[in-house]
Amino acid sequence: LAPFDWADPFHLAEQLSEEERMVAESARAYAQDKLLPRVSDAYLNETVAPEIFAEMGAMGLLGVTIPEEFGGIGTGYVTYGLVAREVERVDSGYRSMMSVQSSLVMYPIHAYGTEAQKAKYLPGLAAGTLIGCFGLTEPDAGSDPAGMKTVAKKTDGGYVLNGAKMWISNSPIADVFVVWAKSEAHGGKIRGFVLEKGMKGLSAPKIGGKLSLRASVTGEIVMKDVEVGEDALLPGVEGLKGPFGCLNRARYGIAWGVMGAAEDCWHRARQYGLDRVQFGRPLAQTQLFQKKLADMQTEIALGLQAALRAGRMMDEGSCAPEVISLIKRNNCGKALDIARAARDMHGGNGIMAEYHVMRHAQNLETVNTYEGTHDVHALILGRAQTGLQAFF
Ligand code: TGC
Ligand code: FAD
Repeated sequence: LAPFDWADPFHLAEQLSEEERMVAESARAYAQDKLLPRVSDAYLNETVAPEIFAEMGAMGLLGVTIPEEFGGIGTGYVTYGLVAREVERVDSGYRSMMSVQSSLVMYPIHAYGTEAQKAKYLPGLAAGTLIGCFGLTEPDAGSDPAGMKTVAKKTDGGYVLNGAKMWISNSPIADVFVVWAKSEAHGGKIRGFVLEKGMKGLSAPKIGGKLSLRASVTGEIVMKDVEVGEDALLPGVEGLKGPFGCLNRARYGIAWGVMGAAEDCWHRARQYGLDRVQFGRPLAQTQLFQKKLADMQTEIALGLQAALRAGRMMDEGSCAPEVISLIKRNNCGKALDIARAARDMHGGNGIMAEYHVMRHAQNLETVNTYEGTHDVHALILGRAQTGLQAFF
């Protein structure tokens, strides 16, 4: 019988191509060597490090699925997922910075933009010399983005935008803003616009005081009569399928990313249990502790296999959005459970920054909520199997 690899029961690494393994290894080395040493300070002080974008760009970790002519490495979605897993093994906020840039800013410009928009923005975004953000959510339109109030009115040479976006990752440090608005000239349909820092009437105040995702900056986008030319419109899509097309990619990446955070919690809990002695034996030699480790191992092994399968389906073009809802929802929920259990298994030390597990747990509260909450994805899956719409 083959020996059991407790850390990788299904031999995930053997299911990857040489290129996928190489990119994952270099993402892991970067994340462990450059991100891990600074994450506790960044989290405790709620400071963002914009230079991380240029570092990730230099490592080829931004927009990995975008063709080389625009600065990406033209690789597949499994590679993208592996990068998300390695970055989120350190912190969900750092993965957020990467996935907003890749899936929510570079993807729509590449998929829906003009040749001029692609040439203007993609190389800088891939290099991380430009920072992007994605504005869909509003104060009164979160789970129901169709309820957005931001409007674009037609002018002679373009459009004027008015409205406010809320909870926008990267917005206070962004150079490029992909914003979704109802366009009067297009029958009130939702259209995408690319705005730039410094435009008159555009501001992006930081939302301070978050107790989660503190190493990634979050802000508003306020638009007061922001005038843009016709060249700011993303011409290739209209309606909610525009932003949802981007969300499919980002949600898929999150399903991998949260497994990285969960793995970090699992490994730390296991090591803590081996090192910590109570009642004359290591905690890891108690039945309750081992049951928790077995649950973690099982959920992570299954979650990674599901993410890999979805990635292969994405690469072949056969992945339905509902498959992505299934893995985003389940992997986030399981990762959150694992991080909370790991916090508990560390006892008092579990509340300290140096043990990392409570930071992961707090971060995963956000990840379970953004990109469609756990319950909203249940409703998407419920609709798909009953044919009945339960949102309203
Ligand atoms: P519904 O009637 O279902 O659909 C409207 C139109 O959109 C199309 N569509 C999709 N297209 C592609 N992919 C998908 N996943 C799609 N889902 C829907 C659909 O075919 C239809 O097209 P058409 O041509 O017929 O008009 O729309 P609904 O209004 O009933 O939607 C319901 C619901 C709940 C599913 C949806 O609104 C939803 O998913 N809500 C969650 C909102 C959300 O995920 N927001 C994320 C904001 S961005 C973010 O959080 C970034 S954080 C990133 C980070 O920091 O890492
Ligand atoms: P609500 O929609 O008000 O939901 C509140 C609760 O009600 C949830 O539990 C939800 O599941 C439940 N609920 C809602 N509708 C139903 C229903 N029909 N039936 C049953 N229960 C329901 N957005 C962006 O556009 N860009 C970003 O970059 C971005 N980054 C973010 C970063 C952070 C740190 C956070 C916290 C959020 C970010 N978001 C971003 C916004 C995020 O996508 C929304 O917070 C999320 O979609 C939920 O919307 P809401 O907060 O308005 O909650």
